Amino acid sequence: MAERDSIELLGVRAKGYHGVFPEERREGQDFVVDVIMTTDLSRAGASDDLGDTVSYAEIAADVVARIEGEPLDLIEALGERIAADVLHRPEIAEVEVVVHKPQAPVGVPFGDVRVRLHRTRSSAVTIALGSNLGDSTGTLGEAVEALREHVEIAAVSRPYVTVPVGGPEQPDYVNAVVTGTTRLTPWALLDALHDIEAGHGRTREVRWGPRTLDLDIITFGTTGGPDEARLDRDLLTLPHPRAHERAFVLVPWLDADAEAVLRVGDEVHPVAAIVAEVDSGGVRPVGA
Ligand code: PH2
Ligand code: MG
Ligand code: MG
Repeated sequence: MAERDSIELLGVRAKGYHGVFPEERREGQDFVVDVIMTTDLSRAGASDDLGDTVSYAEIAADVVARIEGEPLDLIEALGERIAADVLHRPEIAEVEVVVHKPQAPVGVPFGDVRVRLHRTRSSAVTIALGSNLGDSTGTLGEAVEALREHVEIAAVSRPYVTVPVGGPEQPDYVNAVVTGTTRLTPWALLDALHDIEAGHGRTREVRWGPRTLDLDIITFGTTGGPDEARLDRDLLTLPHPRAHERAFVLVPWLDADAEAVLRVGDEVHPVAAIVAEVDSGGVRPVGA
């Protein structure tokens, strides 16, 4: 069961200067950390490609940097920072961090003292919806309801009628954008979006051809922040590589969130500024 897969990195040891007492800050001592990461290993299991999983060596280097870094009073605070670093990797759904302090000044003989933190991801997400077959406005409304199972929705744009971009000759689209937060990884969210598409009779035929429902992840994590997902894999590129040139994404997105920002290459721009650069002539609210 992929939801129960894990990578477990145990006993990472380094010297740090964390502690409440002056002698701990002066002399330092060993800290030992275990990191148990819940992550779907099925893609890496099939591909045998390190790009499909998380490198435990990178996690270990991050843990050592935290142990050797800024001294903190409490191992709770050290564990919290290690957990946050781990969850910045989009592949990780949950993490358990154990911080041991085997030489702690406890005052009596003791075996070990440790704290155990369990943290789950919560990531900002932007999803674009499109349909140009059947009752498109109705379908988008149903898709928003189906999304609520996976996304804590912050805002839903109005539906827009949009002229098709690319592909064969086809009917006008209805497009909308949803913003919110999710506990899923981008991969688990992508699977959920595909299930919702399939539930609305979506079949995958012509690229950019007509469809009953299309759900695309535009951004995942906070753009410009440490948890921003930047992925370039066969099935998923984040942020969406064409969003910045598509008025049918940008105009509804701005309607949902006037403060939205989007990465374009190495730069982050307000969506309001990007919209001003593209031709949005073919995009108008449904009914306008
Ligand atoms: N989606 C496409 C291709 N072209 N054009 C419009 N107007 N709206 C879309 O959602 C759309 C498109 C591929 O996903
Ligand atoms: Mg699309
Ligand atoms: Mg799509």
